[in-house]
Amino acid sequence: MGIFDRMHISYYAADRRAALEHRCDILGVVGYGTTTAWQGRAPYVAVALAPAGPPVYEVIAGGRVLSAVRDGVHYAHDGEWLFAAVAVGACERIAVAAAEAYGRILRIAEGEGYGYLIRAWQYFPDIHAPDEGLERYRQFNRGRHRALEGYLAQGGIRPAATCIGTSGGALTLHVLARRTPGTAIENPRQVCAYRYPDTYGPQPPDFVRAMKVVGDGREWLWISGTAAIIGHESQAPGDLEAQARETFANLDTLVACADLGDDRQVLAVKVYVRGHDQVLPSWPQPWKTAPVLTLRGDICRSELALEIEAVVVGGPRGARP
Ligand code: 3EB
Repeated sequence: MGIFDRMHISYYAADRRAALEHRCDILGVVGYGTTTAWQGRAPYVAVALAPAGPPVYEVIAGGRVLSAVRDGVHYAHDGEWLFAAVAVGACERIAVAAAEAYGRILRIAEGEGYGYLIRAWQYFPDIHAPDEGLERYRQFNRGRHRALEGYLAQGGIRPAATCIGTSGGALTLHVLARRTPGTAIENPRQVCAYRYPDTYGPQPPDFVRAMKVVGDGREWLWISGTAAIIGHESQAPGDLEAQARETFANLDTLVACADLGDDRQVLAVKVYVRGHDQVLPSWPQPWKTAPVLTLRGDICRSELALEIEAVVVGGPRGARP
């Protein structure tokens, strides 16, 4: 496994930046708590979420990439994957900003022939604040849906997603897209998010619980931000320990439903917690041996104390009975 071999996700301390900037196999870089300017060719997005430790670069690597900037969207593609990132500033009206961000990304992805969204990360400040009588997260869902309507009508599949409130800055959206559709995996313990009742807002959130794709001869499972929700209801309000148990049960269920084979491996995990003072309970396998990045952020329901996302890869395809 190495450069130009396959999709990979790694977390690097920010002092490794100079070495990363020279690489030509990087689809995208996400900075958390970083302060120095990124100078590489790879698309870069800074997210205002503080890591539990020193500043971190998350590197999503692929094959040899072509990169470009168009319409404010920084993107790179390797023939199999396209990474695209956009920041929309002055996002007082978050529905407008969300529609703008998704609209611009979709135009680039479709124009470059990567017409299927697989994974989306959405970060913006003041997620619980009101905006024209509706919580900003709920307004965000309206704008996202407006932008995705055409995509869905043409047979597009909702991506797996994460949506977290930041401490400031722009709305940032970054995605991974492919030339062919993935397979949506839903969690039988949970209602599909896009069928949530309207007690959670007039427009349900457009994401699937996980997306499975075949690439580089393997099966990949991109798991959405996952929380202690059963059915559509949050469990154990404010109780980190109990919520962690339910969250791992949800993650385990998604992995089981995806049928990745016995030699599956957790490639990377991100944990979002409301406060750094909160001590995470001990983790069960297979999650505890994977590289983990812990970030402080606002989970989109105020009673939720943590949310966990992950990427799991199956063994080489064809090796299975
Ligand atoms: C949930 O399960 C928790 O709006 O894109 C998780 C992942 C959540 C993605 C989104 C929201 C989103 O409803 C919140």
